[in-house]
Formats: sequence, structure tokens, C-alpha cells
Amino acid sequence: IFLFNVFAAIFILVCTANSLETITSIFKLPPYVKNDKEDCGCNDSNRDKRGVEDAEVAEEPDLPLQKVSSDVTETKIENKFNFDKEIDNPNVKRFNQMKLIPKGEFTMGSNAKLTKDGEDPERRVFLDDFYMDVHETSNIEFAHFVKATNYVTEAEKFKNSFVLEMLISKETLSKITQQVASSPWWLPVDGADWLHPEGPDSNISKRLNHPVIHVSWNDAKSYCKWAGKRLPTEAEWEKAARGGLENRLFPWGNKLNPNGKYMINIWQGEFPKGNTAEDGYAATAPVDSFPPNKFGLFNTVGNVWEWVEDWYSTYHELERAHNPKGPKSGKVKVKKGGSYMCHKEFCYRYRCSARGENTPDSSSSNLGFRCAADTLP
Ligand SMILES: [Ca+2]
Ligand SMILES: [Ca+2]
Repeated sequence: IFLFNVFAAIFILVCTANSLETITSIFKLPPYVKNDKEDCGCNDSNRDKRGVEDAEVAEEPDLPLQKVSSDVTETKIENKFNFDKEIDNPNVKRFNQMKLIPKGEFTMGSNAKLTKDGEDPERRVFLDDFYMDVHETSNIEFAHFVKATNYVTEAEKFKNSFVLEMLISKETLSKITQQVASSPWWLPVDGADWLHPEGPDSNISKRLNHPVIHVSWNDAKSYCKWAGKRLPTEAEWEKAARGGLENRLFPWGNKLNPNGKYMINIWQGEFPKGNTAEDGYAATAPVDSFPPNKFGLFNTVGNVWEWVEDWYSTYHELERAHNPKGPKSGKVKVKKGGSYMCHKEFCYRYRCSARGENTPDSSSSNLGFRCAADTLP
């Protein structure tokens, strides 16, 4: 009887241990490590370096280094990429087409209160006819602008720009001494600009069809003016992105992956530790990737954030607005659409009504733009 009791006690102990493990695994928290603000820190990558502090991470990087593509760490000879030749090559695809966005009313914003960025409330907005770029401004189109005007971007003048840590080469990483306090995955990289997206040892030779990045609001304004276009207002951008659908989260509907299909370049996996790139891209994607919306526009949401004309405010007129242009003045400009860094748990901003803000001289590795126009240039 004694031996039976001992075996029974052991049996019960083992069973309890197993069930405890099962119970623990059922209630196990998801593998997300959220930051305080539950966002990607995209609004922190400002030129005024709000909150930039010495980077401990620069000496002992604990995040895995991940290459975007083979050209990130190409040799210095290849970095002397000369785009003059490329832009005269008739085989290099252009991305400067526009589509008419027909006049009419739409519902702007959202009542869902998914962020504190001032998306709410929903309001009716009327817009006249306007034209919108089909694609985000690509490197090849920006190269045409620079060749014609010798324009120097603000990132080139300041000699640095913000880059997502995991895209930076080991060599460049070893030279960085600062980071953004509230979003330590943003590092100011000396020599990062539109021609060198991850710093001096990177180039765009294989990314001519990708969106131009490291461009400030001021740079975007200059480009659009040169092209005979202008920046869209926030209302124009949002109407164009919605593609004629009312009250939908995304340009194609409410399901992120309809029929299991990837429609957008965002982040998969744990942010900011690792991007599994199940949609095919760990950083920027070509501007004509993924299906277009019903207006024929590509990558409005996702891929890169896009500057718009408006100053940022969370206050909105509730009365039906006619071609609204936003506040008369401000300190930061609105950006729309989210980027390849967006993840639902951190930065649920890859939606039509979502918005962000940065100072007009800021630039980063996930921020670009597209132009609008009243008449075709
Ligand atoms: Ca992606
Ligand atoms: Ca975009």
C-alpha cells in the first residue's frame, strides 16, 4: 500500500506539472515587446534630433544585422554610381505617369480611434478634379530632377539622415555614436542620402525603380515644382488612396490579405528585432509592386510614407469642407500611408486614414512622396 501511494503521488505530480505547462502555454503572452508608445517611432526621426542621445547600442549591437539586398554592402567602386548614363538609357522604365481623380465627395478620417494622430472624426470632404502620380516618386525620376537642376537634398547638406538600424552594414554601424532615445532602432547615419540609402557603403544602382528616400518635405516640394506638379493636400492623398471605396481600412477593402494575397509592403515578424519579409521585401519595394487600387495607384499605403502639403493638426472642421488645405501654419508637416516598417502591434498606420508628422527638413529611410497636379504637366 505504501509503495502504491508513493507511485500514485509521483504520477499525480507528473500530471500536475504537465498540465501546468499546458495552462502556462495557453496563457503565454504573444512574442511582442512593445515600446511605451506602441509605435515605430516614425514621428521621432526629426532633423532637430529631439531626444537624440549617445548610443550604447553602437558599441555592442544586440540586434541581428540584416541585409536588404546584395547591393547594400557593395564595394566602393560600385558606390560611385553614375546615374547620368542610366537616365539616358531608353530601356530604363519611367514612373512619371498620372491618373485623374474625379471630383466629388468622400468620407475622410475614421471614427475607430486606432491611433492618437488625429484621424478622427470622420468628415465629408468635396474635392475638385485633380491628377495624382501613379507611383511613389522613384529614384530614376528623382535622378532626372537632380541631373537637370543639380539639386542638393537637405540630407546631403546636413551630411546625415536617419536609417533603420538593421539595414546598416557592420562597418557603418561601428562609426555611429548616437541614437533616438525613444526609438533606438533609428540611427543618424553620416553620409546617408538618396544616393546612399544605408550610408556611404550603399548605393541605388539596383534600386532605380524603388521609391526615393532620405528626401525632406522641402526636397519633395522642389521636385514637384520642377516636374510641373505640386504636393497633394492630405485630403487629396487620402481620397486618391481610397480608390473610390467608402469607409474601408485599406485601398482594396478591409481584409489585409484577401484570399491569402499580399497587397502591401509592411513588416512581418517581431518589430524591431527581425523582419521575415513574407511579402517579399525587408525594406523598400519597387514602386510598381503589388496590385494598384481602383484609381490605378500603386503603394499609397505601405512601402514608404509620403509627404503631403498640409501642416499637421489634430483639429478638424466638422462641416463639409471644399478642397481643404489644412492649418495655415505649423511646425510639422503631415505624412501619409505608413511604410515597410509598419506592424499592426506597433504602427497600425498602413491604412487610408492614418497619418504621421515630421519637421519639413527631416528625412529617413522610410519616407518619400508622390506629386499631384491640377492639370497634366
Ligand atoms: Ca515587407
Ligand atoms: Ca506609400
